[in-house]
Amino acid sequence: MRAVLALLALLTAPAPYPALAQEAAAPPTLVLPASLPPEVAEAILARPDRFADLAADLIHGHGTGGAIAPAAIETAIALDRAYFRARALRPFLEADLDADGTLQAPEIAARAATLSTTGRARLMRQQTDADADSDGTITPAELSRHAEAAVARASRPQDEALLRAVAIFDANTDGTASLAEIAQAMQTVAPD
Ligand SMILES: [Ca+2]
Ligand SMILES: [Ca+2]
Repeated sequence: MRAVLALLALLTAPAPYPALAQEAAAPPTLVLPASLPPEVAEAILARPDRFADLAADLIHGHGTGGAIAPAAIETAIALDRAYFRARALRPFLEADLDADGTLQAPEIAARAATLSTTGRARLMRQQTDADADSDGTITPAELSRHAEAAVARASRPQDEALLRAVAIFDANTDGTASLAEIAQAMQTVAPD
């Protein structure tokens, strides 16, 4: 990570990388954007390297021209949520033999019979979890609640807050956060 930060700094700053001796003599100046929610700022300061990685992945994966706008960050978050939702729904889609959107017990049993012991156990557990009223049938509403619960478990709010925080690193206020802006800010919190 230090190598990446150093590389980003070299790419984005004409000046030489700050001397380590100077940085060791005084604590680094913290210049995180003031509009960051306190708990997000705390998380970034605790692991600036992790935040720089996350921001770089986000910008490379979902940004344009080395920068990302808030709307594209929301799209990235929605894509993650859709992935987790689809992952939770898939075992049930594979068991919905008559494709009516409702899982009857015999449908799940038929699917379970084709699986390994481990797979069968997993499907049974998912069935118990999804069948909220335990009547043996999983309705579309139960399925939807099951999927949203899986999304809530998988997409941790603190991670989404960190992704949204990337947009705040818009030092030149052009509406996007760039790799250079992130690198410049991270230099002040992770000088070594
Ligand atoms: Ca069905
Ligand atoms: Ca039910």
